[in-house]
Amino acid sequence: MASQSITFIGIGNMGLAAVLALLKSDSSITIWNRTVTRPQVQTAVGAGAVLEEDLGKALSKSAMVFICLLDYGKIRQSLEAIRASSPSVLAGKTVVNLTNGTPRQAREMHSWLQETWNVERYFDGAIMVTPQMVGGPHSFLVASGEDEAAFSEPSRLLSPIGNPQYLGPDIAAAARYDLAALSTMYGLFSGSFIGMALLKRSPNPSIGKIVKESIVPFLTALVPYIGEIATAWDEERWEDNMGNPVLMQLEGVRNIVAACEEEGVDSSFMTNLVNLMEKVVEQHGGDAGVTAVGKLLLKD
Ligand code: FVH
Repeated sequence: MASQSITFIGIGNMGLAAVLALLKSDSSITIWNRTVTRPQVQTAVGAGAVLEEDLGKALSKSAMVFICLLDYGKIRQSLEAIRASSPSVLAGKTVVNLTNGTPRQAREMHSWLQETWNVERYFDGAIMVTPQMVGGPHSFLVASGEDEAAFSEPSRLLSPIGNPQYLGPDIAAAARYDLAALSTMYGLFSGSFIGMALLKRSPNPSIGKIVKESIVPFLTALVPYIGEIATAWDEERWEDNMGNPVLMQLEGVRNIVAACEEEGVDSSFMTNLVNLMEKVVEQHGGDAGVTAVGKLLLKD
Protein backbone atom coordinates (compact mmCIF):
# COMPACT_ATOMS: atom_id res chain seq x y z
CA MET A 1 0.00 0.00 0.00
CA ALA A 2 1.50 3.32 -1.06
CA SER A 3 2.03 5.72 1.86
CA GLN A 4 1.73 8.99 -0.04
CA SER A 5 0.31 10.14 -3.31
CA ILE A 6 2.08 12.75 -5.42
CA THR A 7 0.85 14.48 -8.55
CA PHE A 8 3.69 15.24 -10.95
CA ILE A 9 3.05 17.91 -13.61
CA GLY A 10 5.32 17.86 -16.66
CA ILE A 11 6.70 14.64 -18.09
CA GLY A 12 9.52 15.95 -20.23
CA ASN A 13 13.04 14.58 -19.98
CA MET A 14 13.47 15.75 -16.40
CA GLY A 15 9.92 14.94 -15.33
CA LEU A 16 10.29 11.38 -16.58
CA ALA A 17 13.61 10.89 -14.78
CA ALA A 18 12.11 12.25 -11.55
CA VAL A 19 8.97 10.12 -11.81
CA LEU A 20 10.98 6.94 -12.47
CA ALA A 21 13.01 7.69 -9.33
CA LEU A 22 9.88 8.44 -7.27
CA LEU A 23 8.25 5.19 -8.38
CA LYS A 24 11.08 3.31 -6.66
CA SER A 25 9.79 4.67 -3.32
CA ASP A 26 6.42 3.78 -1.84
CA SER A 27 4.67 6.85 -3.28
CA SER A 28 1.86 6.50 -5.80
CA ILE A 29 2.33 8.90 -8.68
CA THR A 30 -0.33 10.57 -10.80
CA ILE A 31 1.11 12.33 -13.84
CA TRP A 32 -0.10 15.01 -16.23
CA ASN A 33 1.56 16.22 -19.40
CA ARG A 34 0.18 18.54 -22.09
CA THR A 35 1.13 16.04 -24.79
CA VAL A 36 -0.04 12.62 -23.72
CA THR A 37 1.46 10.92 -26.76
CA ARG A 38 4.97 11.97 -25.77
CA PRO A 39 7.15 8.82 -25.41
CA GLN A 40 8.25 9.93 -21.93
CA VAL A 41 4.61 9.76 -20.81
CA GLN A 42 4.25 6.23 -22.12
CA THR A 43 7.47 5.22 -20.34
CA ALA A 44 6.24 6.68 -17.04
CA VAL A 45 2.93 4.83 -17.36
CA GLY A 46 4.78 1.61 -18.21
CA ALA A 47 6.78 2.03 -14.99
CA GLY A 48 3.63 2.39 -12.86
CA ALA A 49 2.59 6.05 -12.93
CA VAL A 50 -1.12 6.80 -13.38
CA LEU A 51 -1.81 9.14 -16.29
CA GLU A 52 -4.58 11.68 -15.85
CA GLU A 53 -5.24 13.58 -19.06
CA ASP A 54 -7.30 16.29 -17.37
CA LEU A 55 -5.10 18.66 -15.34
CA GLY A 56 -7.83 19.45 -12.82
CA LYS A 57 -8.39 15.75 -12.15
CA ALA A 58 -4.65 15.11 -11.88
CA LEU A 59 -4.26 17.86 -9.29
CA SER A 60 -7.29 16.63 -7.36
CA LYS A 61 -5.59 13.27 -6.75
CA SER A 62 -2.90 14.45 -4.30
CA ALA A 63 -2.19 16.92 -1.54
CA MET A 64 1.43 17.07 -2.73
CA VAL A 65 2.09 18.50 -6.21
CA PHE A 66 5.47 18.60 -7.94
CA ILE A 67 5.80 20.73 -11.10
CA CYS A 68 8.57 20.48 -13.70
CA LEU A 69 7.61 22.35 -16.86
CA LEU A 70 9.78 24.20 -19.36
CA ASP A 71 9.29 27.63 -17.75
CA TYR A 72 7.00 29.57 -15.42
CA GLY A 73 4.89 30.91 -18.27
CA LYS A 74 3.85 27.34 -19.09
CA ILE A 75 2.76 26.79 -15.48
CA ARG A 76 0.54 29.86 -15.54
CA GLN A 77 -0.82 28.97 -18.99
CA SER A 78 -1.68 25.42 -17.90
CA LEU A 79 -3.32 26.48 -14.63
CA GLU A 80 -5.20 29.42 -16.19
CA ALA A 81 -6.84 26.95 -18.58
CA ILE A 82 -8.50 25.14 -15.65
CA ARG A 83 -9.14 28.11 -13.35
CA ALA A 84 -12.82 28.41 -14.24
CA SER A 85 -13.54 24.66 -14.01
CA SER A 86 -11.34 23.81 -10.98
CA PRO A 87 -10.82 27.00 -8.96
CA SER A 88 -10.24 25.20 -5.64
CA VAL A 89 -8.16 22.29 -6.83
CA LEU A 90 -4.94 23.52 -5.20
CA ALA A 91 -6.51 24.90 -2.02
CA GLY A 92 -4.74 23.70 1.14
CA LYS A 93 -2.10 21.82 -0.86
CA THR A 94 1.70 21.80 -0.97
CA VAL A 95 3.31 22.70 -4.29
CA VAL A 96 7.00 22.16 -5.05
CA ASN A 97 8.01 23.87 -8.27
CA LEU A 98 11.13 22.37 -9.89
CA THR A 99 10.97 24.55 -13.00
CA ASN A 100 13.89 26.80 -13.93
CA GLY A 101 13.12 30.49 -13.44
CA THR A 102 14.26 33.83 -12.06
CA PRO A 103 14.05 35.09 -8.44
CA ARG A 104 11.28 37.50 -9.47
CA GLN A 105 9.32 34.71 -11.15
CA ALA A 106 9.62 32.66 -7.95
CA ARG A 107 8.22 35.53 -5.85
CA GLU A 108 5.40 36.18 -8.32
CA MET A 109 4.51 32.48 -8.54
CA HIS A 110 4.41 32.31 -4.75
CA SER A 111 1.99 35.25 -4.53
CA TRP A 112 -0.19 33.99 -7.38
CA LEU A 113 -0.47 30.45 -6.01
CA GLN A 114 -1.30 31.72 -2.53
CA GLU A 115 -3.69 34.50 -3.49
CA THR A 116 -5.43 33.01 -6.51
CA TRP A 117 -5.24 29.29 -5.75
CA ASN A 118 -5.09 29.22 -1.93
CA VAL A 119 -2.06 26.94 -1.97
CA GLU A 120 -1.08 26.32 1.64
CA ARG A 121 2.64 25.76 1.18
CA TYR A 122 4.79 26.74 -1.80
CA PHE A 123 8.42 25.76 -2.24
CA ASP A 124 10.39 26.99 -5.18
CA GLY A 125 13.18 24.67 -6.23
CA ALA A 126 15.44 23.20 -8.85
CA ILE A 127 16.93 19.84 -9.71
CA MET A 128 20.68 20.42 -10.01
CA VAL A 129 21.67 17.48 -12.22
CA THR A 130 20.89 16.16 -15.68
CA PRO A 131 18.09 13.59 -16.15
CA GLN A 132 20.70 10.84 -16.55
CA MET A 133 22.07 11.61 -13.07
CA VAL A 134 18.69 11.73 -11.27
CA GLY A 135 18.49 9.20 -8.44
CA GLY A 136 22.26 8.68 -8.53
CA PRO A 137 24.83 9.44 -5.83
CA HIS A 138 25.56 12.99 -7.04
CA SER A 139 21.97 14.05 -7.56
CA PHE A 140 20.70 16.95 -5.48
CA LEU A 141 17.89 19.48 -5.43
CA VAL A 142 17.56 22.89 -3.87
CA ALA A 143 14.38 24.40 -2.47
CA SER A 144 13.36 27.49 -0.53
CA GLY A 145 10.27 29.04 1.01
CA GLU A 146 8.04 28.59 4.10
CA ASP A 147 10.25 27.19 6.87
CA GLU A 148 12.51 24.22 7.41
CA ALA A 149 9.98 22.29 9.50
CA ALA A 150 7.38 22.62 6.74
CA PHE A 151 9.93 21.33 4.23
CA SER A 152 10.47 18.04 6.06
CA GLU A 153 7.60 16.20 4.33
CA PRO A 154 8.39 17.45 0.78
CA SER A 155 12.05 16.73 1.49
CA ARG A 156 11.29 13.12 2.40
CA LEU A 157 9.19 12.68 -0.72
CA LEU A 158 11.73 14.35 -3.02
CA SER A 159 14.68 12.36 -1.70
CA PRO A 160 14.49 9.50 -4.28
CA ILE A 161 15.19 12.16 -6.95
CA GLY A 162 18.27 13.48 -5.17
CA ASN A 163 19.47 14.93 -1.91
CA PRO A 164 17.14 17.87 -1.08
CA GLN A 165 18.93 20.95 0.25
CA TYR A 166 16.77 23.56 1.97
CA LEU A 167 18.11 27.08 1.30
CA GLY A 168 15.91 29.00 3.75
CA PRO A 169 12.59 30.84 3.85
CA ASP A 170 13.42 33.39 1.10
CA ILE A 171 11.26 32.08 -1.75
CA ALA A 172 13.73 33.45 -4.33
CA ALA A 173 16.79 31.70 -2.85
CA ALA A 174 16.54 28.47 -4.84
CA ALA A 175 16.01 30.20 -8.21
CA ARG A 176 18.93 32.53 -7.48
CA TYR A 177 21.16 29.59 -6.55
CA ASP A 178 20.09 27.59 -9.62
CA LEU A 179 20.88 30.46 -12.00
CA ALA A 180 24.18 31.22 -10.23
CA ALA A 181 25.27 27.60 -10.64
CA LEU A 182 24.11 27.52 -14.26
CA SER A 183 25.87 30.83 -14.99
CA THR A 184 29.11 29.31 -13.70
CA MET A 185 28.56 26.32 -15.95
CA TYR A 186 27.68 28.35 -19.05
CA GLY A 187 30.67 30.64 -18.45
CA LEU A 188 32.79 27.52 -18.54
CA PHE A 189 31.08 26.46 -21.76
CA SER A 190 31.66 29.91 -23.32
CA GLY A 191 35.41 29.77 -22.76
CA SER A 192 35.51 26.12 -23.73
CA PHE A 193 33.91 26.82 -27.10
CA ILE A 194 36.50 29.50 -27.86
CA GLY A 195 39.28 27.12 -26.80
CA MET A 196 37.89 24.29 -28.91
CA ALA A 197 37.44 26.62 -31.90
CA LEU A 198 41.11 27.65 -31.62
CA LEU A 199 42.10 23.98 -31.51
CA LYS A 200 39.88 23.30 -34.54
CA ARG A 201 42.03 25.80 -36.49
CA SER A 202 45.16 23.65 -35.96
CA PRO A 203 46.52 21.40 -38.75
CA ASN A 204 45.15 18.43 -36.77
CA PRO A 205 41.57 19.50 -35.98
CA SER A 206 40.64 16.38 -34.01
CA ILE A 207 39.99 17.81 -30.53
CA GLY A 208 38.19 15.13 -28.46
CA LYS A 209 41.34 13.45 -27.14
CA ILE A 210 43.26 16.59 -26.20
CA VAL A 211 40.22 18.18 -24.54
CA LYS A 212 39.37 15.06 -22.52
CA GLU A 213 42.90 14.01 -21.62
CA SER A 214 44.61 17.34 -21.13
CA ILE A 215 42.36 20.40 -20.94
CA VAL A 216 39.73 18.84 -18.65
CA PRO A 217 42.34 17.78 -16.04
CA PHE A 218 43.97 21.25 -16.31
CA LEU A 219 40.60 22.86 -15.65
CA THR A 220 39.66 20.45 -12.86
CA ALA A 221 42.81 21.45 -10.98
CA LEU A 222 41.93 25.14 -11.40
CA VAL A 223 38.24 25.00 -10.39
CA PRO A 224 38.90 25.53 -6.63
CA TYR A 225 40.38 28.93 -7.58
CA ILE A 226 36.77 30.12 -8.09
CA GLY A 227 36.11 29.47 -4.39
CA GLU A 228 39.21 31.46 -3.44
CA ILE A 229 37.99 34.38 -5.57
CA ALA A 230 34.56 34.22 -3.89
CA THR A 231 36.15 34.40 -0.43
CA ALA A 232 38.40 37.27 -1.49
CA TRP A 233 35.26 39.08 -2.77
CA ASP A 234 33.50 38.52 0.59
CA GLU A 235 36.51 40.01 2.35
CA GLU A 236 36.97 42.79 -0.25
CA ARG A 237 40.62 41.82 -0.72
CA TRP A 238 40.91 43.56 -4.09
CA GLU A 239 44.68 43.87 -3.80
CA ASP A 240 45.24 40.15 -3.10
CA ASN A 241 46.43 38.68 -6.40
CA MET A 242 46.95 35.16 -5.02
CA GLY A 243 50.13 35.00 -7.05
CA ASN A 244 48.37 35.94 -10.31
CA PRO A 245 48.36 39.73 -10.87
CA VAL A 246 45.48 41.02 -12.94
CA LEU A 247 47.77 42.73 -15.50
CA MET A 248 49.51 39.43 -16.24
CA GLN A 249 46.09 37.76 -16.62
CA LEU A 250 44.83 40.62 -18.79
CA GLU A 251 47.74 40.12 -21.19
CA GLY A 252 46.84 36.44 -21.43
CA VAL A 253 43.19 37.19 -22.17
CA ARG A 254 44.20 39.86 -24.72
CA ASN A 255 46.33 37.20 -26.41
CA ILE A 256 43.33 34.87 -26.59
CA VAL A 257 41.34 37.63 -28.34
CA ALA A 258 44.29 38.44 -30.65
CA ALA A 259 44.74 34.77 -31.53
CA CYS A 260 41.03 34.53 -32.31
CA GLU A 261 41.33 37.49 -34.67
CA GLU A 262 44.39 35.93 -36.36
CA GLU A 263 42.73 32.55 -36.69
CA GLY A 264 39.21 33.65 -37.65
CA VAL A 265 37.45 32.71 -34.41
CA ASP A 266 34.65 34.76 -32.79
CA SER A 267 36.01 35.91 -29.41
CA SER A 268 33.03 38.01 -28.31
CA PHE A 269 32.44 35.88 -25.17
CA MET A 270 35.91 37.01 -24.05
CA THR A 271 36.06 40.66 -25.08
CA ASN A 272 33.84 41.83 -22.24
CA LEU A 273 36.24 40.21 -19.79
CA VAL A 274 39.11 42.21 -21.34
CA ASN A 275 37.14 45.43 -20.80
CA LEU A 276 36.41 44.57 -17.18
CA MET A 277 40.00 43.55 -16.41
CA GLU A 278 41.21 46.83 -17.92
CA LYS A 279 38.90 48.69 -15.53
CA VAL A 280 40.32 46.72 -12.59
CA VAL A 281 43.84 47.70 -13.64
CA GLU A 282 42.73 51.36 -13.86
CA GLN A 283 41.08 51.28 -10.43
CA HIS A 284 43.42 49.03 -8.44
CA GLY A 285 46.65 48.78 -10.43
CA GLY A 286 48.13 45.91 -12.41
CA ASP A 287 49.40 44.10 -9.33
CA ALA A 288 45.86 43.72 -7.90
CA GLY A 289 43.87 40.50 -8.05
CA VAL A 290 41.23 39.58 -10.61
CA THR A 291 38.51 39.51 -7.90
CA ALA A 292 37.45 43.13 -8.47
CA VAL A 293 36.00 42.08 -11.86
CA GLY A 294 33.10 40.70 -9.82
CA LYS A 295 32.17 43.94 -8.10
CA LEU A 296 32.20 45.75 -11.47
CA LEU A 297 29.24 43.58 -12.47
CA LEU A 298 27.09 44.98 -9.66
CA LYS A 299 25.23 47.87 -11.24
CA ASP A 300 24.58 49.88 -8.08
N1 FVH B 1 17.05 18.43 -18.76
C1 FVH B 1 18.05 18.98 -18.08
O1 FVH B 1 19.20 18.65 -18.24
C2 FVH B 1 17.81 20.09 -17.06
C3 FVH B 1 18.46 19.77 -15.74
C4 FVH B 1 18.25 20.83 -14.72
C5 FVH B 1 16.75 21.21 -14.60
N2 FVH B 1 16.21 21.49 -15.90
C6 FVH B 1 14.92 22.17 -15.89
O2 FVH B 1 13.83 21.25 -15.76
C7 FVH B 1 12.67 21.79 -16.40
C8 FVH B 1 12.11 20.77 -17.37
O3 FVH B 1 13.14 20.43 -18.29
P1 FVH B 1 13.03 19.15 -19.22
O4 FVH B 1 14.40 18.65 -19.45
O5 FVH B 1 12.04 18.18 -18.69
O6 FVH B 1 12.47 19.84 -20.56
P2 FVH B 1 11.60 19.16 -21.73
O7 FVH B 1 12.02 17.76 -21.95
O8 FVH B 1 11.71 20.11 -22.87
O9 FVH B 1 10.13 19.16 -21.15
C9 FVH B 1 9.42 20.36 -21.00
C10 FVH B 1 8.12 20.13 -20.28
O10 FVH B 1 7.37 21.36 -20.35
C11 FVH B 1 6.11 21.06 -21.02
N3 FVH B 1 5.63 22.17 -21.79
C12 FVH B 1 6.29 22.87 -22.75
N4 FVH B 1 5.47 23.81 -23.27
C13 FVH B 1 4.28 23.70 -22.63
C14 FVH B 1 3.04 24.40 -22.71
N5 FVH B 1 2.86 25.42 -23.57
N6 FVH B 1 2.03 24.02 -21.89
C15 FVH B 1 2.19 23.00 -21.01
N7 FVH B 1 3.35 22.29 -20.88
C16 FVH B 1 4.37 22.65 -21.69
C17 FVH B 1 6.42 19.88 -21.89
O11 FVH B 1 5.19 19.30 -22.25
P3 FVH B 1 4.99 18.70 -23.76
O12 FVH B 1 5.78 19.61 -24.71
O13 FVH B 1 5.56 17.32 -23.72
O14 FVH B 1 3.57 18.75 -24.00
C18 FVH B 1 7.28 19.04 -20.94
O15 FVH B 1 6.47 18.43 -19.97
C19 FVH B 1 13.12 23.07 -17.12
O16 FVH B 1 12.75 24.18 -16.36
C20 FVH B 1 14.63 22.92 -17.18
O17 FVH B 1 15.31 24.15 -17.22
C21 FVH B 1 16.34 20.40 -16.86
